[in-house]
Amino acid sequence: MPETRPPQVMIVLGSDSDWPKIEAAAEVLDQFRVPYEVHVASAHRSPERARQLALEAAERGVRVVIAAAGGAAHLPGVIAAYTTLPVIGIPVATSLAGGLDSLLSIVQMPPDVPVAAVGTNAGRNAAILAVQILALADPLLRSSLEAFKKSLPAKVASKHTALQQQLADRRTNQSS
Ligand code: RP5
Repeated sequence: MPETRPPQVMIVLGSDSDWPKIEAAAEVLDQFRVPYEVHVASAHRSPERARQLALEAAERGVRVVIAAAGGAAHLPGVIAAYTTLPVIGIPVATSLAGGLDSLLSIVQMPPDVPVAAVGTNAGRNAAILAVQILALADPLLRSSLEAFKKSLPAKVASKHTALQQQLADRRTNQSS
């Protein structure tokens, strides 16, 4: 069924080339049935569009912003300059030191204008953090998060089982 609720999360990308690296964010938001929208706006190439998106987000119902950018990754900071909504920054990997440039650009915000930085290309964690923020005022979302947390040990257990199988296969191959 098409989503009719207003977006609660706004995802802004510095370029469409960032999307494949962080689109796991959309999977998480779909999983938790959180309505979201995705925009491309650059802090440097289209600063006015970035500013407008930030200024108008709250009145359109957005509650959390996720902003992804690579290199001189100023987009999350510029968005944070124009809104009181929480902004989660995703550093996008570059060819320079795996995106350490992006990470440092995002994390080094001046006092009074915070951006919550997640790891490089960490679309999934950015979205989970956004859901956690929304869950503060949404008991149903909080229940979904609790169920999600409870499912994590089983995931690890199946990774352990898979690894044991690999080791057993290795020993069998070595002895044959
Ligand atoms: C940044 O420059 C974007 O966020 C992207 O990570 C990088 C390259 O952009 P394109 O040249 O692919 O548009 O602003």
